[in-house]
Amino acid sequence: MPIWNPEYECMERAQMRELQLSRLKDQITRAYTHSKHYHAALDAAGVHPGDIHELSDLAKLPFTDKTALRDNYPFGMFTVPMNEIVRVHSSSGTTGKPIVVGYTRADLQIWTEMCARLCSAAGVTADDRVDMTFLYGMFTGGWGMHYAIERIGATIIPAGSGATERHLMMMQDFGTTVFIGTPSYAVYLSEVGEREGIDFAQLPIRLGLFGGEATSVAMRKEIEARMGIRATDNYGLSEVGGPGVAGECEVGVGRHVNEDNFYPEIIDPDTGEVLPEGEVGELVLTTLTKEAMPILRYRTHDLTRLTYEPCACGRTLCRIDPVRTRTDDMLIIRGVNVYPSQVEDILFSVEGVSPHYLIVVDRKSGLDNLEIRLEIDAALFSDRMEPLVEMQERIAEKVQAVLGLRAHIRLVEPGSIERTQGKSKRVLDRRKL
Ligand code: DLL
Repeated sequence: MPIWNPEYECMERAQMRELQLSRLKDQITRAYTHSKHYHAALDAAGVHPGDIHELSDLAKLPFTDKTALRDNYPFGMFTVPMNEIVRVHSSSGTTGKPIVVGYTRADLQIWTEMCARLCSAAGVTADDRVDMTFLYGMFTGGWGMHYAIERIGATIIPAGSGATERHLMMMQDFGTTVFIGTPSYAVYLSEVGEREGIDFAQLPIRLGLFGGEATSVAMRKEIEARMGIRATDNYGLSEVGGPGVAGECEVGVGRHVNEDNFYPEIIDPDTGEVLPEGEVGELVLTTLTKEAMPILRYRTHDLTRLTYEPCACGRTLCRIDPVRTRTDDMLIIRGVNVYPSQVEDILFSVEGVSPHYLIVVDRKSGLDNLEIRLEIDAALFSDRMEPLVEMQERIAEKVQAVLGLRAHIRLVEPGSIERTQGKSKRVLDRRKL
């Protein structure tokens, strides 16, 4: 399969390290010189751009987190005058002020190339017709991928988020071959399609480019089976540029990080120490080429693992494992640490369970209560209660065995858990209300 930009995507490691070092020095100098925030942060840490002699010197720099971006809302992190900013986006956060990111014309060119690489790595070509279901607007997903599809020369169908019936209609009438969106929206769309009697196997749709949220292996398989497609997973975040940070190739073993533009580190989330290759920890990203808004050592809170092993596709760019867990989405229920991804894995291991669930945590008389609401196949709702009770018990036992917690399992009718057009909501923690 073609590689979009072999010069960078297949660069020798030594050459890549040289390129990264030179770009890193420039990026740190730019941040220190033009950003009040970084100037103060580096001064406070007693480190200056001239102290960077090798890539590992990056560890001397302080981390950047969301607070810095929030405190500098809206444009305080920009390192160019506003008349050089040609686009702004913001994070999808639902509470408080969003995080705003800015792009110069050159940033947009690079961003488009990064996204084009991942589309191409997934197998998109100029012959494809691509249904965009990501939100257009402040979210980076829609526009980032939109321009990449145009750059590749495929046909973009910019329908955007929502209007599922319309997506389905166009999918049939336009001969759509590629779907771009969140995995949860793909599940929803396939459900609606099946209800309308659409047989996806008969449609030309063949490929799904997913991202924006975690997918379990089971959920991915389910989407592939229901829509008759091959799925790839793409990772990114608004703060360092949106989609285009890392994308999965056709080999399907890891997401290639666009290392010529983003320098990845894996750290121990508790100590902040950089971990050796292959260990699971928090991904920290540094932009290497951003003009408008360099970001140094950004703590993503996403847990993953990094490998520099060569990939069978020919790309030398390092790869990250799927991101299943965020350090900050851990729930503490009756003192037990619970990650939503653990619950999802348990649920998917039970037959007849649909991918729609909601974890509800309550506190009654000082005691935490864990409830898992779960949609099950319509066929299982019958006159007889026993199979349902038996299923509830089976799931509760598994939860107990894995998490050491007693959970109340509530089986609910298909369609009763709220569907979202973008990223799904899996947790309702009422204790904070
Ligand atoms: O979700 C950017 C994006 C858009 C990536 C479209 C891929 C495709 P944010 O809204 O800022 O940006 O959310 C970033 O979402 O820190 C992860 O926790 C999560 N996330 C994004 N992609 C994945 C993925 C976009 N493929 C946050 N797997 C990140 C798991 C993901 N989590």
